[in-house]
Amino acid sequence: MKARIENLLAQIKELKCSNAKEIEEARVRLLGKKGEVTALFEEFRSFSPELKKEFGRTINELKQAAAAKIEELKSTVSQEQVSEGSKEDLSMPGTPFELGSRHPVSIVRQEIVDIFRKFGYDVAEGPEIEDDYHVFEALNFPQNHPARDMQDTFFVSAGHPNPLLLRTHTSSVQVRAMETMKLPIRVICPGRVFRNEAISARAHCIFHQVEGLYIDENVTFADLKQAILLFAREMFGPETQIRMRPSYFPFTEPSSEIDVSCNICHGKGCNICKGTGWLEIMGCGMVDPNVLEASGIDSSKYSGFAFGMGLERIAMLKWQVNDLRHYFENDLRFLSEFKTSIEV
Ligand code: 2U9
Repeated sequence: MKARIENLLAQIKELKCSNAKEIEEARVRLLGKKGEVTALFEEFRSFSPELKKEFGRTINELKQAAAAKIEELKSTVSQEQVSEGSKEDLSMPGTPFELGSRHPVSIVRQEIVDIFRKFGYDVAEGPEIEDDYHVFEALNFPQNHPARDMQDTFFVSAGHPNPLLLRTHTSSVQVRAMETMKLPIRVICPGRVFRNEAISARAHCIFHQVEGLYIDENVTFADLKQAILLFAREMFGPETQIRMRPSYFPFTEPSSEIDVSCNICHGKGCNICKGTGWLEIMGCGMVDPNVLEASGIDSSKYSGFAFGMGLERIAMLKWQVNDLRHYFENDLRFLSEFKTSIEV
C-alpha cells in the first residue's frame, strides 16, 4: 500500500498536460469513479482500524495532491491558450459600423406632419400619376393656364380629354379628400411632385410638398392666420413672427405668401434672408368657392383655407444649404451630416 501511494504521488508530481483534453483525461484516470486514487479509497474502507490509522492521513494527502495538481494544470493551460489565441490588443476600441441616417427632406416632412397631427389634422396620400381633372380642372385652373402646357407639366398620355400626367402639386390629394371625406375636413398631404423645370441650384423637376386643407362652417381668414402662426412657432421657435403678402393662386381667393422672421439674424438682416429679416416659407389662401362647388361642397354653407410649402426650401433654410441639388444626389458626405439621432 505504502509503495502504491508513493508511486502515485510521484506520478502526480510529474504530471504534464498541454491542453484541456489531456487534463480532463488525467483527472478521470486519478479521481474519476474508476480512477486510481478512488480505487485506493475503496480499498481503504475495508482496512482494519490499525491500518486505517496508519494510512488515513497519507491517502487523504494523496487525494488533495491530485486535485491540487489538476487545478494548477487547468490555470496554466487556460492562460497559455488566452495569450496564444488573442494576438490583438483587447483594449483597442471596436470597429465602428455605419448607422444609416434619415434624409433631411424626410426629417422636415416628419416634423411638419407631427405638428399638424397635434392640431388634429389627418394625413392623406394619393397617386403621383394623376388625371388632368384632379390636378387642374377641379382646382379652378383656366383652360389656357400655362401649367396645363407641355412646357410646365410632364404628360403621361396627351391628346385625351382627361389626360394622365405627373402631379404638379399634392392639391389633387385634397380634391380626392373633398370627394370622399365627411365634413368638416382637416387634412394634410405630404408627397412628391413633378414640374418640367431646368435643374439648377434653386429648382428641380422633382420636389416634395406638404399641403393642408381645412373646411368647415364659418372658417375665416383669421383662422388661417392663427393656424399658420401656431405652425410657424412650433416649427421655427416660439419667438417667430409671420408676415402675409398678397399673392395669387387659381385655387384660393384671397391668396397670400407667408414669410417668417429670420431666425438666423432675428430680423437684423443677413445673407440668408438677403438683408430683409424675412424668409418666405409657404403660400396659402381661402379655398375658392369654385373649388368647393366642383367637389360638391355647398360654398354658401362651408368655407375653408389651404396652404402649401416646398420641403426642400424649408430644409434649405433650416440647415442653410445653398444648392437644392444636394437633396437629390445622395452623396454620402452630404447625407451623413444629418445623423441627428438613432431612429428605431
Ligand atoms: C385645394 C384647395 C386649395 C394649396 C395651396 C399654396 C397656396 C402654395 C406652393 C408653395 C411652394 C407650392 O411647393 S410650392 O411651389 N403652394 O403656395 N398651395 S394654397 O391650396 C389648395 C389645395 C387644395 C382643394
